[in-house]
Amino acid sequence: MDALIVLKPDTKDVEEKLALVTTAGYEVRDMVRVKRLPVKRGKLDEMSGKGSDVIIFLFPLSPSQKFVIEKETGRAVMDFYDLVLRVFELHAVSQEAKVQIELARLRREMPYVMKEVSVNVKSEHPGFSGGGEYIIHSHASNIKSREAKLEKKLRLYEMRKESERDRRENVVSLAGYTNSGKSTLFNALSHANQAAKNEPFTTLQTKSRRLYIDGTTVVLNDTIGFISDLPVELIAPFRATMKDIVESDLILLVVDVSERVESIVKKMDLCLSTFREIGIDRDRTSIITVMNKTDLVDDVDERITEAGIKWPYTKVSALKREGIGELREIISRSLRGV
Ligand SMILES: Nc1nc2c(ncn2[C@@H]2O[C@H](COP(=O)(O)OP(=O)(O)OP(=O)(O)O)[C@@H](O)[C@H]2O)c(=O)[nH]1
Ligand SMILES: [Mg+2]
Repeated sequence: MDALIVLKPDTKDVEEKLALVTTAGYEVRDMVRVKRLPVKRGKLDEMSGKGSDVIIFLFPLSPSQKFVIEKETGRAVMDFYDLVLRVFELHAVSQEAKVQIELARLRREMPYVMKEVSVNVKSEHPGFSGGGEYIIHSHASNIKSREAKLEKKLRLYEMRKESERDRRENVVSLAGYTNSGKSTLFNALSHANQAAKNEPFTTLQTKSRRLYIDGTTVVLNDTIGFISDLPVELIAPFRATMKDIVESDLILLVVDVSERVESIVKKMDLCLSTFREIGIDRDRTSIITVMNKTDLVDDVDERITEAGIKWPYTKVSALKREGIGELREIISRSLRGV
């Protein structure tokens, strides 16, 4: 499917967002820029004239903006939220991830669907406001009851996880920006076979494995990656997944050291601020940075100095299985508090 991409002058990380477009299965056919919203008539004509299957806005649109643009251009319209959700959907394997996504989609679509229903009902029932209102309300209550069912399911998953958790075990989570190599490192540490791909959001659901390090059992979690501009509403249904990170004794913050230093710094800042937002308590949880993909660059140390990394870190190549023994030692020392 061909996509027409729409950008604003302040749209950041365009390349990263285009990678999401490709991962979602669309081919970029053309790009247009808009200065501000609402989009002017002339621009809308230009968009519909481009003949793509879908128009993808790399920034958020309100339900009514999306509604108007769809009507005016006669094309399917997606905004950044829809795009991320589509990638999530394509990568969701577990039942829990599927429920999380359905809930996110429902919450997202509710105002849009209601707008559509109310416009249709009003045109189909002119002067019939009583019946029309009834149809609108019954739609709303159907959506609400589906939402309540999904929330209940998620709570059950959460409770089940809670009861399975063995309080005496040490929990170590691999966390970090999407595509930094968390799953590859998970496999290197645990000899698992977790999917690792050069695509954003390959992992959506926490995957756990038990490791034995120096005679102690450690539960290792592979978790969902972070990304800049991730819509906040999308994070809410993933709270159970985030909880896995919050409840860790140790977080291994995985960083792709082969990227531009500017990008390394920006992504690390985003990860650290996400840790704060999801409520990580630095008194309870230690964080060690793992500089990954060292096989790709020669100047790893210079990059680390330039990025101004002052806190504890270690260097590995998850793919080439280099630095893994040392990382195991660091995990062990950190859990023993030495
Ligand atoms: N050269 C090199 N590539 C690596 C290394 N570690 C991971 N990769 C590659 O980086 C890409 C992303 O790896 P993943 O392990 O899927 O990354 P992730 O952080 O789990 O990504 P998401 O689950 O999508 O957030 C894959 O193509 C890996 O093969 C490494 O040490 N060296
Ligand atoms: Mg992964």
